[in-house]
Amino acid sequence: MSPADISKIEEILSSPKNIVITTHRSPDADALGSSLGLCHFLKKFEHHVNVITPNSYPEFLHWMPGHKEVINYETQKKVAKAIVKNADLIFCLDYNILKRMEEFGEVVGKTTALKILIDHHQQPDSFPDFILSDVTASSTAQLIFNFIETLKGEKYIDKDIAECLYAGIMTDSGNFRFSTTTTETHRVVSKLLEAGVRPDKIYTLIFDDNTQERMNLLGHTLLNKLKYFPEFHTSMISLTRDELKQFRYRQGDTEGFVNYPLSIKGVKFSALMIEKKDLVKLSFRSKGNFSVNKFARLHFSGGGHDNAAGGESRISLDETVTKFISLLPQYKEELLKEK
Ligand SMILES: [Mn+2]
Repeated sequence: MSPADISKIEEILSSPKNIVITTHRSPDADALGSSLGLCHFLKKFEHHVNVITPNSYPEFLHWMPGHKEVINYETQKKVAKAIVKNADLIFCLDYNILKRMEEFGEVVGKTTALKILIDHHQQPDSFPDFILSDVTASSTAQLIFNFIETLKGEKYIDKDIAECLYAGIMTDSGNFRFSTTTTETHRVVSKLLEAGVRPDKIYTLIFDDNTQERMNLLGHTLLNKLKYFPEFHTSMISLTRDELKQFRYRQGDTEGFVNYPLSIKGVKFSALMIEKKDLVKLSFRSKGNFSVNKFARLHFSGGGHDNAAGGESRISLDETVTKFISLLPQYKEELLKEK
């Protein structure tokens, strides 16, 4: 974002505006925390602000201040469309292309409202009027903090804003362990702690929310469904709809499952495949230089970051598993490389 962009944005925000904040489908803590954190900040300046998500999000995010006012496009289409139609300004947070919002993305794409994209995914699209993109940032929440600083708004960061942003940074950085965790990440986090965040409280709200069924599903997954291919430094998990049903699946229950195989010594590439109603959802994680963003883009109509990406497959789960395994030999050399 250039200094000229920033003064334009300052000018726009200098009088009350109708603002809509949007984020990607199936929002995670970074998506929702960035949205609500920015929402609370903008509301301090008499703007009219709405957060609209393309669909619902897991219960472990319902503690976030402002959750009750979030509009779910999928269940409130009329309301959402009317609000978007009236918007002067639309923020696009934690996604790089409108397609990540599916149908709601088409609604946003049709408006003439000015659009500001703040994101850390690779290759942002050119639709926004202003772009604040940094693929090296731990999270979009970290960039929202920077955005607020740029607007000289740091003194307005209260506990509500800080808790939302902290949740985004903590989760997207893998609890401060991924390679995107930098001195900047910790600088921002220290400011959030000064604003009143208690790390133990936020961790508990997000991660200590398991049902017994989810723990049983995790046990079943690790014991019966984890496949390890030592010759490719790769591990894979697939789960059928029947299995999810058996363990009373709630939205978000398989969140983080893809990370477990990465803790096997030597594993550099991990894949999780989950059978949905009419497609298979894939998550990929890697360590070091193996880019799952490239892998997901090339083979599973997806993308994301170098070490964390997602994709989808329109063939059956069994066929998806076969396809995945058949792709591994061509990456053997890359996967065996040091680092
Ligand atoms: Mn993110």
